[in-house]
Amino acid sequence: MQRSRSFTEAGHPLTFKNNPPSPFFMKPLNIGMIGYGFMGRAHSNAFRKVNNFFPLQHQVVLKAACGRDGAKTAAFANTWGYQSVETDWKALIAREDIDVIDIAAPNNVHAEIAIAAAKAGKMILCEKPLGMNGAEALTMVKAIEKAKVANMVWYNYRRIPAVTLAKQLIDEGKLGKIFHYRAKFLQDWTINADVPQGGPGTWRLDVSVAGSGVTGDLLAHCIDTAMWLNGSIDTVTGMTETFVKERAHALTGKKQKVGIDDASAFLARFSNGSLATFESTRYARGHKAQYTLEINGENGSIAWDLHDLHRLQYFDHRDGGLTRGWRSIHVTDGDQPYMKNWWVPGLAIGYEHSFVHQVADFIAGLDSGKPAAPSFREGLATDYVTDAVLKSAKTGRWEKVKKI
Ligand code: SOE
Repeated sequence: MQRSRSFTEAGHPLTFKNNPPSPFFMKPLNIGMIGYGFMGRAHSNAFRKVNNFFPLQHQVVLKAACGRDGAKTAAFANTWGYQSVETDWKALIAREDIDVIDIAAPNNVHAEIAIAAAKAGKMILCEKPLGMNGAEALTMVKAIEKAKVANMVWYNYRRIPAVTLAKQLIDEGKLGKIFHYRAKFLQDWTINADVPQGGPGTWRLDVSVAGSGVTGDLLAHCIDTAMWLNGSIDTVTGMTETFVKERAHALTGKKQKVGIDDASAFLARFSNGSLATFESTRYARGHKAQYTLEINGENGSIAWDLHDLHRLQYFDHRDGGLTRGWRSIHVTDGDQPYMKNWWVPGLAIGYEHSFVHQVADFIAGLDSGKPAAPSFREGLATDYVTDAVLKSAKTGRWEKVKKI
């Protein structure tokens, strides 16, 4: 099979021009995965699928899975097809046959692992939020920039085709000057006071492991997408609440004060002059993962809802009066972002594909020498916004966001 000379000839860097690359000619990309929870599964699924759907010059190899519990890690490795198992991430990083360290472990270990991996010259993919806070994230940015290693933070929602299409419309100037940005991320899974904090599955409720509550977990997604679509945020004023004040710890069974924010909302001013409202909570009964955003500009508006993720709502004020109105674009056509690589027009894809796209873009960045975003530095920018929101919730004042 002949290899296509350039994958960029067709316009989109991720479209087959002639023949797909043959694994025979491809460079291996050996993955060392740390963590086997929800995100370990989402990333592994993406690694397994990416070469089947995207023409890339690297072939992903699932080299090793790493977790503290040997039996659970072995079961995970078996399910997803990892070739080997490690129970000590330092041993994983020391291995010469690993190219990429993927950090899908809880937030409190991101920095230590990333800094050690950078020193060892590994490429690094890190789950969001980058650090427990901005100061910690900065140490990670310094380490990867010093080591000059490829890096990316898993803010996957940018890569939902409808959201990527929103970015294209905004960049083409379709909305004109932007006045408003509105985002919400609503869940309801912690209303029951018997849900413990700490331990597998519920570490997001333990502040010593998570760093913060919904601000770092959910709003961080909204902030990353917002800054990608609408530029940087200058100032914020926020409020947070912890509705359940004490929860038993999953590891000790003892009741402990809850240190995370259960709900968080803030107002923001973007550098381009637009105003924003953001809200997230795990106490919105009936909402499981409802991430919505809406942007209003002088010529038009767009809106998107994770519960209907393949649709982008678009209003163009310049349409003729008789037919002017909100269009519901079913983002499944071959000329819409990423969709040429999947099925045929009209057939939808889902949540897990955003991770496949992120890996595809990361590898395409390695192939082309043009690194994919969001980099650790962009992840730091999001951590600076969440820091400012949490600070403002304490001071009751507008707070400036640190510049990266
Ligand atoms: C929390 O429930 C969570 O799993 C987040 O940690 C993810 O980042 C988000 O995408 C979905 O919700």
